[in-house]
Amino acid sequence: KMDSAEDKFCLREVLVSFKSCLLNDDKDVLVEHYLTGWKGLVRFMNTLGTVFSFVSKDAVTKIQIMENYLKGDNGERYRTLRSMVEYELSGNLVDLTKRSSHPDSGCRTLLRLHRALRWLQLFLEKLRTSSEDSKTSTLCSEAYNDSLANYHPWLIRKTASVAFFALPTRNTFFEVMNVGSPDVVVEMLGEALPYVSKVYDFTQELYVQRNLLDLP
Ligand code: 1PX
Repeated sequence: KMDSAEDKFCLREVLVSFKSCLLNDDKDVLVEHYLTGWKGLVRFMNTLGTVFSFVSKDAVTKIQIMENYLKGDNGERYRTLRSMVEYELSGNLVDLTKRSSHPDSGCRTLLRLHRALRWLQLFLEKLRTSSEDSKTSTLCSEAYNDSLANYHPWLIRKTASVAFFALPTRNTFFEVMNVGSPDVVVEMLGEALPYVSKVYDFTQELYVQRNLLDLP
């Protein structure tokens, strides 16, 4: 299928969303831009083929949950990660040990995306530093095993590891990113990944402080 102009899509812009969501000297994160970044990543993943639709469905569901909070009556409380955590914890709106009355809190939903962001960070860093003949499926599964896999049950780990074999080659990947030649992609990743790291590190720190890393 030919890409129409609005389908045209560049990974640089997606990663820039993660820069623009940093607030107050990297001491807070704007939820709206964080979700914009995720929506871009999902679009990118959808261009890689239907094998990944079980992944994108879950990501879309979680993005939707967060957008509903943002649009809801208490949307202002969900403007930044700090205010969301404050609001949900002080209002007892988070299931801390077992999913029950608040199964889809903002805190637990965002934690899933946060864990996936770690995968993305590892994977893109591996792509950036890989040699031309590297296998993307290997890079991807190494990144997955060092991050998300630790939170996934056996069946999902199995399904994911099978799907990784459907990943295109490193060169095709770089082309789909629509950024430019492989050299330019590598350079772009070098510039943009530090912002993804800053977002990841801030969120991690916030969740450590409030003891939220194991939310069910
Ligand atoms: C150039 C690279 C850009 C590629 C962009 C790809 C974006 C990847 C988006 C991944 C989003 C994954 C969200 C997963 C959240 C999650 O862990 N959900 C599980 C737990 O949720 P629950 O509500 O039950 O507590 C849920 O069970 C997950 C199910 C779906 C399977 C997730 C497998 C993840 C595989 C890693 C991503 C591989 C994508 C490869 C494409 C390059």
